[in-house]
Amino acid sequence: PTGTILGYPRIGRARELKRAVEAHWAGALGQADLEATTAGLRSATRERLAGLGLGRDDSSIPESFSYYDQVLDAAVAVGALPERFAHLRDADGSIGLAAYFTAARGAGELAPLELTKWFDTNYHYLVPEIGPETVFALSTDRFARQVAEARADGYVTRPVVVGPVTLLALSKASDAAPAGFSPLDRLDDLLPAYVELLASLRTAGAEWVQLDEPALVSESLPVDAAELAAAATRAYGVLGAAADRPAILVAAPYAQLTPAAWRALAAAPVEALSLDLTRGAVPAAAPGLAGKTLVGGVVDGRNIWRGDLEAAWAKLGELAALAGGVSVGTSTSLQHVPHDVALDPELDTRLVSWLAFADQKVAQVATLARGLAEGRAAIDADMAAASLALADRLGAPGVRDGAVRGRAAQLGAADFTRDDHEIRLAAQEAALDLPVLPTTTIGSFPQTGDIRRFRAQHDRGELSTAEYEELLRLEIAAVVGLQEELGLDVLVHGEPERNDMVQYFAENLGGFAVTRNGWVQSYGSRATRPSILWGDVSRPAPITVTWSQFAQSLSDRPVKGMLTGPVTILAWSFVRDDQPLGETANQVALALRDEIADLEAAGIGIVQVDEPALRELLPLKQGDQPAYLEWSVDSFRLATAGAQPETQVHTHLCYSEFAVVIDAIAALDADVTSIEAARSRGEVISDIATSGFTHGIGPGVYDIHSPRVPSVAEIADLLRRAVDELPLRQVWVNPDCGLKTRAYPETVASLQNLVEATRLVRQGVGVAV
Ligand code: THG
Ligand code: ZN
Repeated sequence: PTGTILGYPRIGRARELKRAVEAHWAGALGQADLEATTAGLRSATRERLAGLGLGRDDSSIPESFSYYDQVLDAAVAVGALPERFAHLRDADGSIGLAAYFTAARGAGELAPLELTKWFDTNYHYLVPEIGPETVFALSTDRFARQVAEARADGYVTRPVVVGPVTLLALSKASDAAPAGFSPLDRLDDLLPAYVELLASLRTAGAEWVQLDEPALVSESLPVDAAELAAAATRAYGVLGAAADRPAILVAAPYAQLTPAAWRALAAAPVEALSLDLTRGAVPAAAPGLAGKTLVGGVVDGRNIWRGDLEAAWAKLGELAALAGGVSVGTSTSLQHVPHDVALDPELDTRLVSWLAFADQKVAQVATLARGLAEGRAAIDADMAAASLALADRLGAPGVRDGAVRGRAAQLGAADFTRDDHEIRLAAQEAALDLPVLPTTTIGSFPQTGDIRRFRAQHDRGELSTAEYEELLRLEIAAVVGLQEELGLDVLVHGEPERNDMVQYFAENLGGFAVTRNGWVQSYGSRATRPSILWGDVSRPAPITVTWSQFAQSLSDRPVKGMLTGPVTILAWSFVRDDQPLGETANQVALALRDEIADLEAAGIGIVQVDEPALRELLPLKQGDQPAYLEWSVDSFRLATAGAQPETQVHTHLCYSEFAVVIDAIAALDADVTSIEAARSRGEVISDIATSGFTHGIGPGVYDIHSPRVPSVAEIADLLRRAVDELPLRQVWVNPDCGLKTRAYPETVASLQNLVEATRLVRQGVGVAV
């Protein structure tokens, strides 16, 4: 192929996939209708990609559809589902849709596979469980059927499958596995199933197959780079030698291949390699490339910028010097960007001229491919237009704002530092007068159908802003009243005014745009609409102050002001690529700093700045991690260090593997940090105790990700463990995350138990209550 993409969004332009699978789960759409709907989606995708310039019959069009997740697809294809789902297989052992969805979502007592982040993206995949007992065998013909379906439709497409090394590297050991077992130990047993899969694809008419091996770029996996490269040599030695197979393209998205993996793949008996050339340089020559095609991933699959086509073209030239043939592609699958800018007609037209969503990226690939095929002169006009758009962006009003830049230039060390923690603690104890083991929640309360309905009505203009805000005040009053009744110590307003904790701030800050239809899959049927951070960030007016002030006016107990931190705002947005992330983070931080000052002036004594994504943006390359941790911590400190000593700064983090980032969490210097801990049964408490963390800490005492109501005894046990291992005055009591996705009955019952458990433990430690 002369131009290709590594994958395309599968959710559908109008989120048809979400609608169809959720209807199927609800029993409202039968399997045959679901399959017909998704066949329609796949067919529309092929037609669109051909229309945008990818070849119909030269394997340029990827077959990258998934009902839920590409890692689950690969695991199911080779039969690697845990034993607990065995009874859901068909009589012949094959894994149908019912078993597939049950593995993804669970059913009653049957726990689903765990969800976790896919490399350094916002996509989440399902973690296969593999042990010595796992039996590998081709267990579905779904991949082959899609190839045949495309053939029948008049296309020769290229099936995309997660490769064997990555599949095992991302798996976890099954419960049955002995200590020290690593899923990668099973590589030799897995490969015959891939050989079978390749043969079935060939039989169905595939001329090429794409095997995705992003594990080979990562330095953040439990298996080290040398072992992964050795696994790649073994795997592609076997697959390359298979008698009956399509040509193999091994794709290495998300970063540069590790040097060992690059040498391994260069020497492997496969026909083509795809490299991510948007992160890191074109690699040096390596033995074995002469007969191969290198696909230059020069069109960025991760951002939404139209980008620098001249630079892309130059990289293709460098790549051509290395190998027998060169082709052009995207750096990653386009699953990480929305379908089409045309779906957002309300976006500013000048902004649109700088943007490329998936369809625009495909067109860029087609342009570069035409240049490779017909010579550079054939695409001069397109290249010039791209360069003009880029220059227009860099010079446009708002992209560089003198006031914002002047302020950033003045910053000194003092702007990043608060008074000593002991001084703050004394001031806060005097100002807040909280009991020991103070109880609180993370911030959001259930977003009921009513709240969603009246937000939608307001968006459509059916409800005036005055009416909408009155409904929000009623909701806030109810949430404050409920918390007082429950006896919580530090209250929240519940965030009914926010659709999403990032988009809400993006809508209210200068330098951001938000989309109406720019959906990007987060996991399964769920998606978000990342905001677009295109210019210098400013705060035209206070954002959260009236809501927090209103909530505080209803209670004598402290109500927390609730903000989203700079790192999380960046992590969940598409961010400008014309300056270092740290500079952009500091601009967001300054806007938040001003918001905190306004909250203080309005009488708010506690401000929480959430950073659930702090761990998410951690770079894949170890060499890049220290610099990341430095700017991310600095931006949080810049946002919060203007707070008065008596203002208590809280933060919340959404994960429980702390080892990597515990020092960074301490460096945030937040007075109180709440974290997820309920699911790891208090191990986190020990980690904190041994780390020497001295500030307030609220290890989540129950898991909000399930509707299960924790008992008083269970919460009290966790709390006793916390007060056994940590100084009493350090410990806070809270659920492990926001309550937005929960319903009221379980929320009220759980919080009642939380308050009661706290009362018991306070008594136990001899504190009057
Ligand atoms: N906000 C943003 N990005 C995020 C999260 C977030 N990225 C990481 C993490 N949280 C992803 N988790 C989810 C959880 C639920 C949903 C999406 C991502 C979800 N989405 C609705 C859906 O697809 O139907 C749509 C929500 C909406 O209307 O905006 O349920 O919290 N920015
Ligand atoms: Zn959380």
